Amino acid sequence: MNLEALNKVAEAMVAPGRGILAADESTGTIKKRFDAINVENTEANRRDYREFMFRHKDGMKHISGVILFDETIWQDAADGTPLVKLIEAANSIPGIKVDEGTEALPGTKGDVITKGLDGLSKRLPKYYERGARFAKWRAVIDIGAGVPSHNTIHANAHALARYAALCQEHQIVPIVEPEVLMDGDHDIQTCYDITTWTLKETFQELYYANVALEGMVLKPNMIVPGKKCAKQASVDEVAAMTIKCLTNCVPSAVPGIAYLSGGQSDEDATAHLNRMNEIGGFPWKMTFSYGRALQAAPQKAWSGKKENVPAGQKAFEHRAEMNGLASLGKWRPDLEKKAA
Ligand code: 5MM
Repeated sequence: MNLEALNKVAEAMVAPGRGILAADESTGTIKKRFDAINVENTEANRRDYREFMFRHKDGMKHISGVILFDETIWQDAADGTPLVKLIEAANSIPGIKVDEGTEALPGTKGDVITKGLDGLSKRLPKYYERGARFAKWRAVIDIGAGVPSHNTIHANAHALARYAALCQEHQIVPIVEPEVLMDGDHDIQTCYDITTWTLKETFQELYYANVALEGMVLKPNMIVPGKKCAKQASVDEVAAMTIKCLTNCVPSAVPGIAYLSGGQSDEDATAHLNRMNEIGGFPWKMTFSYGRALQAAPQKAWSGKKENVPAGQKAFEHRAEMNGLASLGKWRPDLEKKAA
């Protein structure tokens, strides 16, 4: 393992003013997104949609790296250029989601465990050869009646650490993504407590697995109340509690934090990231690794129609630019008006 080279990639992924586009929706997840805009979930439509983002240089200048799904990393653009080459041409880094989704964790009241470790050491060199310089693995922690259990926090942290160690051995930077979901009716303090537990356990397992923290990126949730909680939180509250949680759990050797949006509205995800960077005072770069909060607007503008590609690209550029500014603490709500 060349740690200096891994660290260089990790630093580039969280470079100020840029962030990561999570375009790694599996076939089932992209179907849900396409259903919402009445687009048929065919391989060609998935390719055309992703191609128009990767080709749009004005949007991609705010994107340090793109997380791809297995199908996409092997796909070529309509003119035969591999999609990974379009990403590289935009001075962005191709990455790959290597987990294989979740399944029920036996003996629990609804917890899940992320799959994909079997055969991973054989898949990683192929992805590297195709151009991937980082990978992603997502653990899913739900909050509800009787969940999460100690077993799920521990088993998921252990799997994340085994994945991360394997990636580094193959000269690929691991994005470590333990996501505490915001689906329930829990309050913000509960999200804080469960996220703290999850992150403490994750870094303990990363230590046991000899993962070099300088060669990874953390992709956590922000500290927010559940969507169904009656008491929602202000931007200041979310920013303060997220910084407090992370400074208590994440060693300063980690180069950067790239948040998931997790179902927040586009503008909330931007405002929260921006406020944290305005406050500052933490040892890592803080940026975005958004899926929905970067793509909901372009998907809607495009709606599967060729003539709408420029509108889709404009919408993608706008969200990428707003979040790029948020990574610097330089976003302002009035800049959102540029969207039209
Ligand atoms: C883009 O969605 C990713 C893949 O989801 P599935 O494996 O369920 O198809 C997802 O892992 C994503 O990278 C993160 O959850 C962050 O996305 P959001 O939309 O929460 O920012």
